[in-house]
Amino acid sequence: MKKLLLVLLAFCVIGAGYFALSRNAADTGPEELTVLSWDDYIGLSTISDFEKETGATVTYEVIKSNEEALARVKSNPGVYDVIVVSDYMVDIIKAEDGAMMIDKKGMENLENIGDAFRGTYFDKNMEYSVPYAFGTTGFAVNTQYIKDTPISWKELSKPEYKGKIAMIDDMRYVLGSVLMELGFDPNSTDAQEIAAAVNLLKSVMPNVAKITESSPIDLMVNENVWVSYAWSGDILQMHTQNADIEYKIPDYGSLTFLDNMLIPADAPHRELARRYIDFILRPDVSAAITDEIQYGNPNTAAWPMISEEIRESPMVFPAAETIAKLQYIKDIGDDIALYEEAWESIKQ
Ligand code: N2P
Repeated sequence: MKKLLLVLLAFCVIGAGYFALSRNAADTGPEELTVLSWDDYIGLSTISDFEKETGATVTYEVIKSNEEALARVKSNPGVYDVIVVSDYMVDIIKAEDGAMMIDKKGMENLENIGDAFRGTYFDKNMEYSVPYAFGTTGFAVNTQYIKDTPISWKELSKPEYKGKIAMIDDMRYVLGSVLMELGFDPNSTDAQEIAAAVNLLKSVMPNVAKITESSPIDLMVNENVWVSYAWSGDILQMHTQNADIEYKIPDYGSLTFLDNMLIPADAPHRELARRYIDFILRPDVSAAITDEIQYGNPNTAAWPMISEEIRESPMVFPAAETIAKLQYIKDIGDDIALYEEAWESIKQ
């Protein structure tokens, strides 16, 4: 009996040692980094340059909305190392204890973030998140087909747009924009106002060719559709590929966002995640990203290296009168159910 106990004990000791070792191996072994971000939102060689420099392998997965990011992080615990989400979603994830405080030790490039992008309501001291890019939403319009008509959701309900409209699959930014056109708060939680927005959007739906999986870039560039509700940088990328496509922000205003990198609380490769964030913040790496994605860049040290055309574009760095018309999406707590229901009914 004593012998049996000894043998069992030995197994336990060896077993514990093995698990300790394999845990170490996961921390230091052949490194893998899983990033959850958006489509068309990284430089052409950013990921491969990081892989070359670190020997790590990076998996870059894409989301189409902040709500999708939250759902993916929750349903895949211990998978994501870095995620890129907007202002209000940082707030939500932090409140749910889903973000890790970033250990700033040895991170040399955090200081490159400009003062205007610090002190945000969702992370006052930049403890959990680091600003990545900012932008707006609005309409991509192919001016070959739509000449001087001001675009609005109401205009898009006319029969001449049949099959010629696309939009992003993001309930908060789409419904938020429709609410603004109706003169309501884009973060409204009033069931009647949301119902009015649903009605207007439903009158547009017979004309919508596609609510896109990620971005309507290809549909617009190939002229399958004439107009899309989309993200600013994506629309500017469309313009780069097809000069007839212009970015229009309606007079009633639009939405804006500041996207941020954060490390989920259960990230398996936190050291590498810190290294990735610091790499992205290098002025040259960051400027190359902006040149490609054409979103605003909170990394002020990168600004002198950004191509002049983008640096001076009011569509990338909006002028004061545009900024005055922009609003942010906010966390609306459980009332999000109103939007989920509304969006379901739109997509049917
Ligand atoms: C899509 C980028 C969108 C960012 N290319 C919106 N948070």
